[in-house]
Amino acid sequence: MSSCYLETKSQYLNDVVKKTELKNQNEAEFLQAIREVLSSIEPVVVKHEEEYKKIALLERLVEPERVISFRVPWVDDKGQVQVNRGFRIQFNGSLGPYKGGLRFHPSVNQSIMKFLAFEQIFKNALTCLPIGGGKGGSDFDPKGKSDMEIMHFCQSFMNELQKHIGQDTDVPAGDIGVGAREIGYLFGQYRRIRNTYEAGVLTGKGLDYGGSLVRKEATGYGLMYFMREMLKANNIEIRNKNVIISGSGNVAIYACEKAQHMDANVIAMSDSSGCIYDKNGIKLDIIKEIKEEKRGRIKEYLNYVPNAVYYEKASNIPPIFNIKADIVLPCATQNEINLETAKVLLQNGVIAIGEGANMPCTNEAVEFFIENKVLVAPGKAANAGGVATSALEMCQNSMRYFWSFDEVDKKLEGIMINIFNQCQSAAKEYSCGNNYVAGANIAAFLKVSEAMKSQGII
Ligand code: NDP
Ligand code: 2IT
Repeated sequence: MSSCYLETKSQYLNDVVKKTELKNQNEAEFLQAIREVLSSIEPVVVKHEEEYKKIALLERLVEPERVISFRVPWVDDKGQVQVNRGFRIQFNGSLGPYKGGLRFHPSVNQSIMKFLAFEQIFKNALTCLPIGGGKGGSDFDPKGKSDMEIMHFCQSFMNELQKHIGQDTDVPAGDIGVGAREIGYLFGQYRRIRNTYEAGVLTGKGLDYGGSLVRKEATGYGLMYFMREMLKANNIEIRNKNVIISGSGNVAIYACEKAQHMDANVIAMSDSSGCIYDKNGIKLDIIKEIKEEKRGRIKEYLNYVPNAVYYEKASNIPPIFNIKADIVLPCATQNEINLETAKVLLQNGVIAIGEGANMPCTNEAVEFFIENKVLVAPGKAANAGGVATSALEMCQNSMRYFWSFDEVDKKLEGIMINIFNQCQSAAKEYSCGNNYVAGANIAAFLKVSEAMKSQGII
């Protein structure tokens, strides 16, 4: 876990980090996200130190507006009552209704929820669309559950969540373990309890009841649009580059699809058990069949392509990161790439990292990449295409209308180009070279802080 926070030139900034550490001692992931953002906005804070200190701007920025935690009881197929913990973190609503996904995974806890909601504030600001930052989820494990169990869980979860959300209040969507099936069950229960067809209360809906074209593809496609822009700005072509993608869920699958459209060679993908390496290029139709239809394991790829290779996860370093590649797209989960793994990737000649997942690299790994001239596309910018398209879904729901696939895709591409340009300009203005991690944090912080200042002490 990342622990480094280098003292900055701003005493105020250092004090806020220390106070936040003291107040949130058991929240390692949250503190990791705080240290990353706060250390990189140093040049802005130094300029405005007295002003920010007087209005406790940073103290307010790191304190969620609201943390909601609740019991989720449900009955499994054997008639046994199960109890999970549900969360919704409404972190910062200064730019619009709280917006962010729901994660169902056994590792979910308050620290993970708060880090994700904190990241979401800045990600949403970069989209330039009117959405604040939030996140939610549960420690419920969807693996191995029947459709009925998933439905019962989602209904119980929504019985409580519905008190806190609404199309102008807080708009959840998917994340790990939450896709179209879960959003459908959640939406049905919300509609039943409220007796209103409030289409914009959730995004990532099915296309036949208010979903947007391209939402399913948006995070992965957006990641590749950002990657293409970043490489172009550094005179590198994406064509024929070898790519490895960790994960084989929603983000990974559509990053792979767009990478293949761009003529890159995707040679490996993974899940939490291991990875497959196919030197002839991943056959994405097979991955989609295994993951989207059968909800199976990636190892089953060998049943279709016997000459591919499967590496089981055995050590600290997920096996996919031992495979030599030019471009590495971590699209599974937080802290997949630590310093040790980063060193292996560099030795293998990596030139660019694209964070499809949220915070997949530890702070030490990011620093190491940047020091060694590896380009890093930071998650809060590079994976913003998903939430941006969610905001486009809300927009279509408000109009009671829909746009074609090409219309939404063009808007997404434009948004991603704009996000890259913001990261690049902020990095340039604050003398950070091609450190787009700093660029993203600075550009997003400037937006959020201006909105917070305008709205008074709340
Ligand atoms: P999915 O549930 O569709 O897929 C998750 C993938 O990551 C699966 O292959 C899963 O493997 C793997 N994975 C999950 N947890 C772990 C773990 N602890 N260790 C190793 N592998 C793991 O989720 P998404 O594709 O939606 O999300 C992936 C990442 O992208 C997350 O970090 C999410 O926050 C981020 N993200 C998602 C967006 C979206 O629109 N969906 C938008 C922006 C970011 P297995 O099946 O074996 O668990
Ligand atoms: O991390 C993310 O940005 C998401 N899971 C998508 C959130 C959304 O509201 O679409």
